[in-house]
Amino acid sequence: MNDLEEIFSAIKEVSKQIKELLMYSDTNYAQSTNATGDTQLALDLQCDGLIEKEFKKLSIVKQIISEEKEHALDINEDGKYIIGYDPLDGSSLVDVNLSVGSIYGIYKDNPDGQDLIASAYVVFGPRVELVIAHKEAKLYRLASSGEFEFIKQIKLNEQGKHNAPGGTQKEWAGVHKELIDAIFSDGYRLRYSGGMVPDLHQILLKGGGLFSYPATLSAPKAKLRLVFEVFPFAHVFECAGGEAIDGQKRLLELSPKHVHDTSPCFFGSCNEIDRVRKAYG
Ligand code: AFP
Repeated sequence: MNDLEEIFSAIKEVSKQIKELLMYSDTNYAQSTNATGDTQLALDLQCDGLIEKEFKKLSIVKQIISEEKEHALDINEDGKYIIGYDPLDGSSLVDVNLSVGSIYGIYKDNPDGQDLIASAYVVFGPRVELVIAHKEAKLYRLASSGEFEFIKQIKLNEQGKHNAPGGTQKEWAGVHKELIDAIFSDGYRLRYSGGMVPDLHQILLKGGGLFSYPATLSAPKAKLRLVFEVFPFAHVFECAGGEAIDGQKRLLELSPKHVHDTSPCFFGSCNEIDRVRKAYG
């Protein structure tokens, strides 16, 4: 097994454990919390713990950076890779039984867009699906054998039909509102669950479209985090023949100053990203 295969194999293994946790975690425990936030926090932390345990078994991992940890955690001084991950993205959707996901970015040297060498995400929906991006984007599905089976290579069309606009609309800048309105006027269908993993997965598998999470008045740097959300998905979209930009610049050319830094982001097919570039140009 080469290094990346070793990391992907750990991701497959821990995803089976997360699936079990999501399916059968103690409901009494969940009911004993008052607000959804507490329950989700418990689940987020449990998933984080499972992933940390799995990566700690790999001598090639130098450091892990989790959305749930304030700081990076050193694992092996002699390790080669830094793994940035969001253990359970969209966890506020567990309460309403919508799909959620885990996101992973594998970096050499620094958790920087240019140092990202591969990425992966897992969708926990009616089925468990894994997308691995390394040169190409490939879809796998957890089968009754208990293994992830290869399904197909993911290739975006030049243009899609779906539009997933994130952020609070009344806080959008005029330029963004005009862009989104124009896209809907051209017949695009709204697809937005509030979980970036299933929302982006849908765009990737239905041939294309646009997912946007722009700057807003109260959050000029937007919401989604570079190291464990934005860079990994930017890489997936590029490997699938699409593009990912912050409005003007390619997202994978950005360098965060802090591991929790965020950025406005647009992921999509080439035609839609071209429209974004022109609107924000
Ligand atoms: P949670 O993990 O808190 O549920 O947030 C999910 C998320 O980070 C991402 O998956 C969504 O795309 C985004 O937030 C949705 O945010 P809005 O509710 O502001 O559109």
